[in-house]
Amino acid sequence: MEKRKMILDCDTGHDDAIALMVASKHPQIDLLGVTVVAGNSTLPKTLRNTLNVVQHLGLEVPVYAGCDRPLVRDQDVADDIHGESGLDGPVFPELHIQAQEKHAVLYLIETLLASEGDITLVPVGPLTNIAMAMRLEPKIVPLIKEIVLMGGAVGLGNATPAAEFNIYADPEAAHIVFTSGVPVTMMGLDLTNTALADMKVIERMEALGNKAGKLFGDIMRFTFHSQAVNGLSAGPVHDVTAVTYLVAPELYQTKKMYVQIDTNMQGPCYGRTVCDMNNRYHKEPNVNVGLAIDLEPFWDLVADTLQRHI
Ligand SMILES: [Ca+2]
Repeated sequence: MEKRKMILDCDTGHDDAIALMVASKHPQIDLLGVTVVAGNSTLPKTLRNTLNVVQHLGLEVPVYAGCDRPLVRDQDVADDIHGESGLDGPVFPELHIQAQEKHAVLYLIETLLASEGDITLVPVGPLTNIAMAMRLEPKIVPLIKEIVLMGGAVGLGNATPAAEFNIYADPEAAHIVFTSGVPVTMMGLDLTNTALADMKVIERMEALGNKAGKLFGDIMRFTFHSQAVNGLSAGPVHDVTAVTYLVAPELYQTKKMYVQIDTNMQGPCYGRTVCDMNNRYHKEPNVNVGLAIDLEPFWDLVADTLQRHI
């Protein structure tokens, strides 16, 4: 199997950190770069968290800082879930690596323009960087092989009753991406809220006995408690499910449908992914929506990949 070339766009973040750990070491993934966006926390914090993980695990992947705020709306972060630093729990040594000088949006544009249409984008935060790149250089749009994102929901939200956080944090950017014509696969809460790192999972990863397993434990022990606000019994590893889809799509149940972003700022559904599950609009499907995931082989895949780290 040929390696899947991908760029991870993240707002690190607990589950983002795990997604980065999987993307950087899976033998079938060629992680070209990591672009960072504001989301779970402000950009200085999401960037710092990303660099901390990269340095701690000795990863050799370039990191690019992107947009520090949403396109239109006022910024809203998720410190109720991720804590003051945006990645509370693990303690990292002093940071001595830096992001690349180039802006993440310019990196995305230049990399895609130079590609043969074989790069998949995996955004696991607000879609600001991706939307900005599409608007700045529309020639990249047909060159994106696929976008596999974490965000949205068929059912209830987690930022508001109607909206999932990543989409709610920048609904206008999501609208640009969902109407771009690029094949989009969406891992929403219906699926990601089932991928819970309960104590059995946490202890399994810690038992790997390496730095990555310990980091998994330090990270997910924190969200084990913070996710109670969403009625969950443990912390979900939302973002990881977007990465693993690239190499194990057979673990997923998905359905193609028309999905529209509610961009009405005034209403209660701002940022909702309205999923036409029963084809009421009779519109061409624009999104492959993840509905369920086979958890046992998923956790095996995560454990096997973490084992490859230091
Ligand atoms: Ca994220």
